[in-house]
Amino acid sequence: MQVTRRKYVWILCIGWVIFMFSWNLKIFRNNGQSTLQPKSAIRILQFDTDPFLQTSTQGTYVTVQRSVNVKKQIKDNTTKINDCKRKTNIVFIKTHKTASTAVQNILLRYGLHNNLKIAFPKDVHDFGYPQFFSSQSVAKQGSDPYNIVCHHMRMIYDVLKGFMPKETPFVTIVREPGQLFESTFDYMLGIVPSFQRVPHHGNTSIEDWLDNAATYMRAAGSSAYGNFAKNSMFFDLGYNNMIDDDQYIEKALAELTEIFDLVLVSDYFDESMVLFADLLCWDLEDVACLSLNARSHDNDGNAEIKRARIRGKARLWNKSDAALFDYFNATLRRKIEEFGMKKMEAAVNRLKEIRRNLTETCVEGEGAVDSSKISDLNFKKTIFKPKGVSVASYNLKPGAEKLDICRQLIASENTFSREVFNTQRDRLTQYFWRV
Ligand SMILES: *C1O[C@H](CO)[C@@H](O)[C@H](O)[C@H]1NC(C)=O
Ligand SMILES: *[C@@H]1O[C@H](CO)[C@@H](O)[C@H](O)[C@H]1NC(C)=O
Ligand SMILES: *[C@@H]1O[C@H](CO)[C@@H](O)[C@H](O)[C@H]1NC(C)=O
Ligand SMILES: *[C@@H]1O[C@H](CO)[C@@H](O)[C@H](O)[C@H]1NC(C)=O
Ligand SMILES: CC(=O)N[C@H]1CO[C@H](CO)[C@@H](O)[C@@H]1O
Repeated sequence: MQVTRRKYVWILCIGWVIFMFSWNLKIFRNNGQSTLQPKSAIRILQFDTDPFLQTSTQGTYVTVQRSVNVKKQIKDNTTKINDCKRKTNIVFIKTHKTASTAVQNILLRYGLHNNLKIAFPKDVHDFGYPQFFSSQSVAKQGSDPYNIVCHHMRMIYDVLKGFMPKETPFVTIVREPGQLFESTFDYMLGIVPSFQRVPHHGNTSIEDWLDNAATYMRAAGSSAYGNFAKNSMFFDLGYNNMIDDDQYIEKALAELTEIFDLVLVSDYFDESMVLFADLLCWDLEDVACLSLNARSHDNDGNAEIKRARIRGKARLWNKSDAALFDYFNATLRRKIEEFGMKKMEAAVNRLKEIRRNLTETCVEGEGAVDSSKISDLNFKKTIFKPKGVSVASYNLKPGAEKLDICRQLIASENTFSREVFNTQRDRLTQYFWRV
């Protein structure tokens, strides 16, 4: 009697173990978008009887690693702005010279840590820019839909909309066009033919160029990078950057308002990132970053006055970009008011604190330094910078290179993209092996 009861208990236990095992396996199979690597699979078998499941907007399940969950649950307690369901699909249109690299870094890290599927360009850097986006330019990795698009492109909305799951939020970023132009001129001098037509005598050339912009552009003829010389944001968003017609601009703004769930403004970066976290239902920790791929510059009073004059001229020249900026700057203002000024202030302070902590943990010295002062030679080699341009970068604290978060925060665009691309490829390959 005793013996048979013990046997019964044993059979129940073994049955339970087998059931749990196959149940866990089933999760992997149903879940091509976020397969787990062997190590985390073991972890789940050991600890995780209630895997943390999230619905993506297509209704499929995305399993997030347990080790990440625990941290997230602790974080959620303190920094989630609203109680809502995390969004895992997003299109970010990465405009040029607008702090978009920092936003891309955030999205790459989020995708990597949450096993989301990022659409990478075949060349890892851009989707055939300055040509319009096409799915041909995406490096194919499996047949499941993508979660994130965040590399440079010239947007063509209908194609992108068809490429991504329904209801995917669209986000982009704009910058005050005077500063944008200054930055673009400096950074793109080497590749934009019309910029090179102006005689260079140090810092005066940008103003000389603007005073005769139309002539220089005509003389340079058409070029693959001509779009950087006028209304480059307007161009990146898919419009004709040479048309200054009010009606055309108005129509474009109406369309863009329909397309984008949020337009970030790099001049109000922190407020923008709070709204970004709010839109996607992410934690503030998820949207903390350091400034990347920015030019470094010195400040003196005279230079500032001159800069203001140049910015005024650049605004005039870039009429559609100026209209675009003013419009979405006003939109952002309105969204901040809707969010609540007090709540925004608190969230921005918290975001700043998170960034300060990250900086303290990872970065040597005061913060960003000129790329020429980067001491890690291997890292220095990976920093992309046009000839003669100073780019701000970071030295890691001794030992901080062992922390993934630190390496990833300061990594340059192409290096980090490639790293995430390779990790994703390995993960997806393992998935196909298992099936
Ligand atoms: C740049 O401008 C400043 C102030 O106008 C001037 O003092 C300086 O000489 C200029 N530099 C060059 C290289 O022209
Ligand atoms: C989470 O919040 C609750 C209620 O506000 C609090 O009692 C608890 O200690 C918090 N937990 C953590 C880990 O911060
Ligand atoms: C953005 O809009 C605000 C309020 O409408 C305005 O005060 C501010 O100057 C604008 N920013 C820029 C950079 O033009
Ligand atoms: C930042 O670090 C301090 C000290 O370690 C800690 O008390 C604080 O909670 C941290 N803040 C955030 C936002 O992580
Ligand atoms: C420098 C230049 O050509 N600026 C032009 C910018 O656009 C406005 C409006 O179309 C023109 O009046 C300016 O001449």
